[in-house]
Amino acid sequence: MTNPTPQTMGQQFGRRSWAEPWKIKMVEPLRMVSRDERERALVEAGYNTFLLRSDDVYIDLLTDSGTSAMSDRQWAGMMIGDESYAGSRNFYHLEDAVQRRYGFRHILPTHQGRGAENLISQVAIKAGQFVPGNMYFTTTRLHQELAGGHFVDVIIDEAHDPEDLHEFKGNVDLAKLQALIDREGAEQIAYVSLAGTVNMAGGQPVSMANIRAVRELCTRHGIRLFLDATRLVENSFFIQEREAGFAERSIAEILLEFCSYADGAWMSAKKDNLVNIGGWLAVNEDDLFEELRNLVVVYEGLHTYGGLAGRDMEALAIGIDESVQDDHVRSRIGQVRYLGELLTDWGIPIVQPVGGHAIFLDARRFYPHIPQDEFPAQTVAAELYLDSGIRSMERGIASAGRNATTGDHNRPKLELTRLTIPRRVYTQAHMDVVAESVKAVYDVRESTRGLRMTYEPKYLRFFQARFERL
Ligand code: P61
Repeated sequence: MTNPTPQTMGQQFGRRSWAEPWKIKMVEPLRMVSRDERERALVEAGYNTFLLRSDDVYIDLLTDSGTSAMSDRQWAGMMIGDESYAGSRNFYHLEDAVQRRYGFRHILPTHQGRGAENLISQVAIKAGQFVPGNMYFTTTRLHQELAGGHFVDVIIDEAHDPEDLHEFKGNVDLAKLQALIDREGAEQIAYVSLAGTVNMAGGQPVSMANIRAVRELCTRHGIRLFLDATRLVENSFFIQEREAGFAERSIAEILLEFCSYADGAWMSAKKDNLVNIGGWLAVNEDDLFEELRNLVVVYEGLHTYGGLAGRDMEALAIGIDESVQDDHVRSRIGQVRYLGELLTDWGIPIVQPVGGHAIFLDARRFYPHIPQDEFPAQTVAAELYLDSGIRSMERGIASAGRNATTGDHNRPKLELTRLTIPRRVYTQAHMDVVAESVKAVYDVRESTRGLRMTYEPKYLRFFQARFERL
């Protein structure tokens, strides 16, 4: 038999190939881990990929949070850190970058996203109020609950169906939001919490038409609208690609328009903004800002550093400008899509359409014989690590935690394992290795057994929970 002629990626898809808009200046060696070592490490980690040592990991797709490669410019920025306690010049660079790129008036740095979530939740939620949002996120919902709020999911139904091909599965269902307002009264709604590319739904975007409509509804009822801006740049890419009228507009322009409909935003800068640590909180209202600026000194640090070193703020300011470049975002999402296309072609069940930051394996269809209470998505993550040393993350019943009132497991429709792609870190060859490992695990799926939880922490249990094989 003769081998078929090798084809480049572009040829396989009937187009010219594209490549990343950067070249590599410094490398970080990876360690190959043997099967014996992986078996030992997994048992030691209680079958929880969060408890693995990174030295025991080959390709790390746990998260895109804080794992990006910074540019030479960002590293140069680190060298001009002004570590003054108050009024660091790097803070003003950061303030300027957020104002220019996101359009908000007042900015506070925070140590990372959840620091900002804590502040906004404490200031903007009164005990007993409701916080509608387009699907929960673990830390966001926890801070809303700790502030006495009740999270209500108002995302469109399509978001809970991994096979539905809706182009904007992150959209708010306006009828659900209106029904909540009618039932509870507008004064009982703390604010609407809107995330761009919805993490738990598979990195699914919100359309510009949807945020305009949500804004209109909020204005009619006097309700504030805050954004989780963590992956809003990636959201802007999908608007440019899919929504009529945006093909000729830059990602930077789309981002600014999107934010113009909101009263503020919190940000985990460890994602879109291309830094290893950092976050920020931004609002437009003066009174609200005054309260937040007072509270930041309690939890984070002075309002001109918020838990960050001056050098971190400089790298962040530069990262913000780099993050909105069209070529960068296109190649970043293109890489995620490349992996998704391979897996789709091979019949492996993943959330469709492929989102911005990760491939989400659909563990319900991957392991139909493992009931949800036996943690099928956690099992996929464990098996993938065993097969090749690739680290992924459970996003199913373990992540969903327990119902704050009844104490029973929350049982989300989506039972997913996330292969999260760090920005500017891995190559196409790494994606091939990942795809082949997923296939190897899928090929032996029928003989795989589920897990039992043996240790369960009270808050955000998935981070530190332990499991054993059934
Ligand atoms: C992640 F397993 N995300 O995706 P912080 N909003 C959004 C996030 O994605 C986010 C935060 C706020 C992480 C890290 C992580 O259950 C988990 O800077 C949309 O991490 O504090 C973080 O920002 C919080 C992983 C967080 C998790 C919570 O990997």
